Amino acid sequence: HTNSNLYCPENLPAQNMKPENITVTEFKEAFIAKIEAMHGKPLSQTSDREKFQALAALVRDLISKNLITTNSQRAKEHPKQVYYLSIEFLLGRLLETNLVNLGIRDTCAKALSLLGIELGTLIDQEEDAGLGNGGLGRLAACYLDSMAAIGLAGHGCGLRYRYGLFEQRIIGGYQHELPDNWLKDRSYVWEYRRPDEKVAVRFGGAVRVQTNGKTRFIHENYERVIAVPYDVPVAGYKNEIVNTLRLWSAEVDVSHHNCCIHGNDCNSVIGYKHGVESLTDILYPNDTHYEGKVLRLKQQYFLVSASLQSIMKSFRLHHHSLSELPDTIAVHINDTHPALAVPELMRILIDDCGLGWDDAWDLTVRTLSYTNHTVLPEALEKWPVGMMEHLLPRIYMIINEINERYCRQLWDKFPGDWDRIRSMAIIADNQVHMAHLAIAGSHSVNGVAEIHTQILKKSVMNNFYTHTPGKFTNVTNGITHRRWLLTANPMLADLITETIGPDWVEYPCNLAQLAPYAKDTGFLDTLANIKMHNKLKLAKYIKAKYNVVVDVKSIFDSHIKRIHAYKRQTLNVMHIMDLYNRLRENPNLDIVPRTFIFGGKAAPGYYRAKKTIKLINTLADKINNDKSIKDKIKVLFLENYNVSHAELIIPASDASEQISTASREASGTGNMKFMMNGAVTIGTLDGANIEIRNAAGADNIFVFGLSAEEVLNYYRYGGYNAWDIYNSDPRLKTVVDQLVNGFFPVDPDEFRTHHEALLRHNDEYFLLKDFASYVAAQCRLAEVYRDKYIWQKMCLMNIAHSGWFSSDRTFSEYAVDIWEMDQPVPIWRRCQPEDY
Ligand code: GL9
Repeated sequence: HTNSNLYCPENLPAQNMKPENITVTEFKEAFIAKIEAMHGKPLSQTSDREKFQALAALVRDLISKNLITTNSQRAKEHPKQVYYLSIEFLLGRLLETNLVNLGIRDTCAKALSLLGIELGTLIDQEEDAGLGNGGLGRLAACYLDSMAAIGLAGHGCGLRYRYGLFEQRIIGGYQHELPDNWLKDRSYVWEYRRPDEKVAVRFGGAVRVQTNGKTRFIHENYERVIAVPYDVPVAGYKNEIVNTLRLWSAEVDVSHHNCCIHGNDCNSVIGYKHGVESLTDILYPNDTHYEGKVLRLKQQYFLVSASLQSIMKSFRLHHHSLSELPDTIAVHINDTHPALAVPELMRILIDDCGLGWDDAWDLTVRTLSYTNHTVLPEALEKWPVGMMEHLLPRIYMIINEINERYCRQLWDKFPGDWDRIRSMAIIADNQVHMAHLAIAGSHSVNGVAEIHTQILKKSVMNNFYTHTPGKFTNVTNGITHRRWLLTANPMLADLITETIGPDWVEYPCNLAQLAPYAKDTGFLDTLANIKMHNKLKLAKYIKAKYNVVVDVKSIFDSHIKRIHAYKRQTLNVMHIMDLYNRLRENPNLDIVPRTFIFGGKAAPGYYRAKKTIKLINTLADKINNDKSIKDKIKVLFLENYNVSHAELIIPASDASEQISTASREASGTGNMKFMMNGAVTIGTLDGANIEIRNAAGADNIFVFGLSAEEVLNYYRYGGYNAWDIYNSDPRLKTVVDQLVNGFFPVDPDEFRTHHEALLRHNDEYFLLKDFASYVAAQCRLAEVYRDKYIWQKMCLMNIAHSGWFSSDRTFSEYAVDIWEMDQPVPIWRRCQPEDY
């Protein structure tokens, strides 16, 4: 791992020069010098990829200076530090974000253009860092951006997967998974490898209890895996602050294993090395569905143990007394994946620091906080006791003790109420319930949208809520407007700045000042022109990649997210089929032309989701090649949906499909990105859609379908018969039949699963039930679209009221209400609710 890009060229701008003061000429010179130093050849002989590497290295040099200053300032001031533990960080590309955050995007673009290079070409050279599956991982990445922008000492702790989320290829309409070899160059341009800060993580072995004098727990015969940190700097927006995302990589303990375990047998040493290092090889590709593999449990403990050991090391460097722990650091558990932070912090405090149980427990609970991200039962992590005990014997002892004490406490409060206690126990049915562990071991538990938190309190976690109501709180998710508006939609950002001034970037609630322009047709024309520009850009991409011509005057209707039954891509398909059937019946039907855009990955083991991809592609083939409908509708499935594709699709979309079965989508964050870019939502009253409706106004969104309460009541009490609906709606019946009656030129059983899910299994996700109201909402949407100014006004109202969904707001809520941050600087760029 030699880091060639650490080299600093002589003529880099002077030490104390701020990045934003660098001139175009200086930047150009520095870039040329970097190219030559890094690649040992002149600019004219370098590839775009090499140019990208040099540019990124140059930008990293500039960030390094701010990193050093930030760290030395913090070493003096000791602000409270927050550590966000997450098994996923879905970063996407960083070059443009870093240029924007340093305030040098334009300087860089100009300098490159003097050399005949287009910045966009180099930006496109960067691989997406896809170290996450979807919403949960992207949320973590947005929070990193906001923490740095707000100036909080907030850091991410994650894993440096050798392979991120698989690359999706569509062959014959089916998804195929290829390894995501994002570290082709062996190192990542943005990272610093820090071998000096490595720690050892222990697996397996046994615990001997020594009872002469003070009881001691001696862990023996374990396997040591070395965790080496790779730090990715996270630059704040024009504030010179740089935080760290620390990603851990597994390595062998060279000194140890050579002599002790394998003697001099080279082959077994190499095999052993591979085995150990495979720990951080891959990201598990499941979303909202857990897979009980021992390797995954190993990853979770590796993340937690390495992070907490390093956090405690740095704490002890700066603080004398352990009692200061909760006042000086906060550790956040992003979903249950890092919930082993509870017993691991206990272990460190008891075994390494010598505290007694009660003191350790008090500090642990006050330091940790936990976010729940889903109510889907299949996502609730449970680990077999045997597996836990075998892999993490000391940790299991501690969990056991936590469980005993917790159940005893419950017994005192609810004597005789066995059912209640069993439902809350951390260990039950021979399994460790990770959510219960996280709730018991944290001082704060939050859901990610109002309705989600309500559902947690009223049903999924009701017993816990009754026991400790004060722990439960809501923090509605957010997105960084700097990536999703300022960077991804520069023309819209410029229009906003020209109209209301530049402060909205710092105070996103200022976007509300756009609302009065709803009456200004000139402004609405400009808004429409910008959307058209973005649509042309996407259309060009689609033509180049798929050789499909799309009508830019058509409604660009996007459904991009993980493929999952509850997200109901199939409901969208059913509406398209119905529309197509109508057009077939009457080719002269006057409909507003539409381009239906899909994108998303299916978990490799999720049969039905993979069939959904095939269904969409089969439908696309049929419709796109049917001349009789005169190109009025087109359907596209865009391959390998990722952060960079989202940045292209969202600014170009007119309609945003957010059509999950009500109560199932905890929040959603794509919905917020579309809103911020002036796409109008068609959606159910689920997750943050409800808050989007409240913010934008009920006139500026198309709502349909069952409410969450109705869905939950059907789940609880039954009373829904899919056949009744199927038999009573002839149009719907046609569509359902077409799945299996030869309408599609495929094996008649190809979409049998979908058909059976709808009828034989009584439509678990209520597609049939919501079909009519979905179609009606689609008709309303199309009618409104015909009136340019009414439509543009809706777009504008969405943009104007999207400021509340900035993750700067979200983060301020976490910082103030949950982590109790107390920085001396006036950093709470938290607009008041009435400002939005
Ligand atoms: C999720 C929820 O399903 C989303 O509704 C929510 O917006 C995000 C972030 O809070 O979390 N929970 C979850 O497990 N995933 C989510 O997207 N899954 C993935 O990240 C793939």
